Amino acid sequence: LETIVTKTGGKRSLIGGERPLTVIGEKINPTGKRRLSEELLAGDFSTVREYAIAQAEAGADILDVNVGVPGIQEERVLPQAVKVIMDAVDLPISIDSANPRAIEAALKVYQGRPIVNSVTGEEKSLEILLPMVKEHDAVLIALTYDEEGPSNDPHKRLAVAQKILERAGELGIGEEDVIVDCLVRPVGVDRDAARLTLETLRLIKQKLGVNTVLGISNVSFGLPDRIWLNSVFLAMAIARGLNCAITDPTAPGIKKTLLAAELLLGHDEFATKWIQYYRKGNVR
Ligand code: THG
Repeated sequence: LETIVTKTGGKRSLIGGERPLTVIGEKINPTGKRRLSEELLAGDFSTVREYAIAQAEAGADILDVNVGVPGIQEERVLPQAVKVIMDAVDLPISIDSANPRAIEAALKVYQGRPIVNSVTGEEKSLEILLPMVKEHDAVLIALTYDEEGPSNDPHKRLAVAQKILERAGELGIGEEDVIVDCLVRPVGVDRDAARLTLETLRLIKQKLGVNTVLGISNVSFGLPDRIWLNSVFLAMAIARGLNCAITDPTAPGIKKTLLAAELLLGHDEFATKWIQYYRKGNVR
């Protein structure tokens, strides 16, 4: 299955098939970032613009945008951020919000075919968001939890993915336009969290064959040396056929892991990209 996301007049991103991993840049997200949070509350988009450009230069294929600061007027700020990013770079956008009204406002200003991040298996999410996705011809990320929360049973996550695909299908949204998020939870809280996610990834690939995504950095919340953990987890997931990673390509450890995985899986003939990275002076 091949998923297409676009920015009008800019880059198209093709996801899936035999293609290498699609990188969704995670940095435009105020979680844990005080300066970005304060700027967003004040209507200042300079760091948003800066992060958009930095991630594009680091090789991101798509940019995730999330402005979820407590107390913010997301319905106003999210579309503003989307406009700033569209002006700054030629990459497609993943619109990341828990607020359907903010997603709708962002869809109204977006030029091209974005990702709606995300739709869950909860009835209210399906009812509100799926018609919106259809109307705007968007792609959606399907989060594999429902009213009962995230399950630790990979088969239950599979069942939620199936439910979302079925409900999307009823509205004429094809399987190629659904990217299933197998759910990453912090391994510092539950030692089985990462293993369960990888098992879910295998199951969903095998049973559904749809494209998949993971929010890699979630795995290391609360732990030291997060980039190292994120990199190893990223490599494990890529080896199992993950199609998209929400991650930070501006972090050198992540960039090197992405390049190494591409090389080792046969996507970098003569190691051209790997060598180029070091030629540019990115030694170590
Ligand atoms: N699935 C989907 N969407 C998602 C997630 C997911 N969106 C949000 C999140 N998870 C992925 N994005 C991030 C962005 C930032 C961080 C983690 C995940 C993060 N930030 C640091 C912190 O909180 O400490 C700040 C680091 C910094 O200062 O640069 O960890 O799973 N579909």
